[in-house]
Amino acid sequence: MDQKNCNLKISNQKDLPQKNFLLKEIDFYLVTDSGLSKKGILSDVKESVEGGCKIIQYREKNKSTKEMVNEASEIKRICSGRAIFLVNDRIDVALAVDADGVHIGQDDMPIGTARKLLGEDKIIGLTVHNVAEAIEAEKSGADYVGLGPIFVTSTKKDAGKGIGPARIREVKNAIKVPVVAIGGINRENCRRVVENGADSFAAISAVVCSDDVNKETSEFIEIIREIKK
Ligand code: TZP
Ligand code: MG
Repeated sequence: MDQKNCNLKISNQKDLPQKNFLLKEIDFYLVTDSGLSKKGILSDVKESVEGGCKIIQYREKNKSTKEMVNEASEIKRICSGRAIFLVNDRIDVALAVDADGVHIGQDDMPIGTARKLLGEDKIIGLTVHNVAEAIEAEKSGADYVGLGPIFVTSTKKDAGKGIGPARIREVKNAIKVPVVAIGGINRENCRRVVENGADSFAAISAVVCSDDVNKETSEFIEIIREIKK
């Protein structure tokens, strides 16, 4: 990923490939949900990016491909120069709008195939549930792993029960790529997630169900930075 093509531009002083450098810099990670959103996902993305969010995942399960491509291209425009923009599951939609990458699950397209389609410069995140899957994900070329659900969540009906924050440390110790925690994370429990080694965490309901997406985002970022420093 070169600076010119990525949605987020920060000068890389650490000589890492651009995508690895950008992923090291992320703290709060927003995942969209049109079903839960109060003001609509474009508003959520805009407010969250204005609140400092540097990575957005467009996750949409119920819209047509045409609607998704249109929405994805709007999100790309909002993220431009400010946030990494990933598409959940849909490699075709990511390619159509030249997103920065994708986030895929264990039952989605195999990561090697996704890599062939997207190329080396794009970011691929993979959902994992345990240490074995995390090691496999790293070996297969995942740029980061999404670990969860950490706590019980009603946002993803088939997510299973929470694995608990202590598991984050085990995964963190087993791999080098960034670990993004997800699932049931809110203002009450998010400290434990970062204290247990998560590089970043993602939330849906805690942010998009609130009245002030910008404020929720910036307060999560403040908490993460405070614990990490
Ligand atoms: N993957 C694992 S849990 C989850 C996803 C997409 C849902 C997270 O939503 P919330 O509202 O932050 O618990
Ligand atoms: Mg998926």
